[in-house]
Amino acid sequence: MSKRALVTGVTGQDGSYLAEHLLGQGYQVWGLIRGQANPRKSRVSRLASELDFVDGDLMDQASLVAAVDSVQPDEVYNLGAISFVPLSWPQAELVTEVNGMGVLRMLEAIRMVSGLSTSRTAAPDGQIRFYQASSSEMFGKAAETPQRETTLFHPRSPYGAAKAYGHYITRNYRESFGMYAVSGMLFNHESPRRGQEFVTRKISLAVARIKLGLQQELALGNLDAVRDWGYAGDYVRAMHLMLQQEESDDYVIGTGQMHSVRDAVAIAFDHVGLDWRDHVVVAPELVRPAEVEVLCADSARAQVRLGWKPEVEFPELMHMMVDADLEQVARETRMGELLAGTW
Ligand code: NAP
Ligand code: G4F
Repeated sequence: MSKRALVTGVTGQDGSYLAEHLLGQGYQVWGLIRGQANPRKSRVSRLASELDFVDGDLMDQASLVAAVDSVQPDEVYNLGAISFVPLSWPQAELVTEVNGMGVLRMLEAIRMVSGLSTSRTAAPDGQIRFYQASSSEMFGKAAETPQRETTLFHPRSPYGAAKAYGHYITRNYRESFGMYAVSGMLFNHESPRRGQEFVTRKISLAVARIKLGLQQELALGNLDAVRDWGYAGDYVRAMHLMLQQEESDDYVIGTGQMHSVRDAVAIAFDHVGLDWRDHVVVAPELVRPAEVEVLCADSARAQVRLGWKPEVEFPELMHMMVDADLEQVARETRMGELLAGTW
């Protein structure tokens, strides 16, 4: 019989890749959909046509209990979150509710549907396995480089602080109730499906528009920030592997390669034969109240225990994103011209 998976955040970058990956592995997959007439539902349906949906919101405990109860999943992947770090300063309470308390609500939904009492210390066989989308933002002002599972947390944003709560409460449910609960401490991962507000996609889209003569300038914040950027398609394989082990544990996932925002800009502009210095301007308002300067993963545990390794290198990733945006912008421009009758 095929396994059943419930994925929150299915309309996001990772959710869409994970749904495709699980369907490819023969799973039946349900995506949790929030809101009335969520416009991103049809987009993910186009990418993964066999995907089913169930209503729910990480802000609403009863909806999560109903979703878990109706799907009866073998595995729950909690990818739902407000994932854009800068939004977490002006909307700190909301981000804490969704990204922190939302994890607790999903764990509680699993505990209740599984019939685990709060005084029980061992979960029964056939339990629901849980994956939490933790983040390298928890390391923040990192105590050591590279960062591994044991590196101290020093979050630098309300987003990072909420993710740290989600991380610890996941571990706590594992230790308290014997739940198979895993935290994937993932470093930045990107793709052509990345939201346009994140720096790699902001760059790839701007490069495409500048190359096609639709834009002149790209305003960015801190060009010196260093990240460990990988490809989202590689990272969802790691999420799945984490739930297939004999015992649950936490894993750092990243490439171990460091690049600055300036490197990302240079690679992207160079790919289309342009000099970034002619187009990039620094906008002080895009610099964050507290920055995470350097992130770099030590994924040795995942490589040894899960047999996981990334396949796409950073320059290839940036090229993939620029090429996809060149195609998309050209298509949209043609459509716009057709509608205006000028083509
Ligand atoms: P994303 O593209 O921004 O997607 C976020 C998803 O969360 C969307 O599907 C959104 O659905 C959903 N969501 C937001 N609020 C919700 C709520 N109240 N209830 C239920 N769902 C809600 O993010 P991503 O890049 O795929 O990241 C997936 C997860 O990994 C997130 O938890 C993120 O924090 C974490 N993470 C990401 C990275 C990375 O580099 N990408 C690294 C480490 C950790 P709607 O369509 O309803 O808005
Ligand atoms: O692309 P970013 O916005 O990603 P950030 O803040 O690292 O967060 C992403 O990765 C986390 C994992 O480490 C996830 F948990 C989180 O959900 C999200 O997916 O910014 C990357 C860097 C930052 O240092 C930022 O200051 O790029 C710098 N940057 C410079 N100019 C910019 C810009 N970031 C954005 N978004 N826009 C700019 O114009």
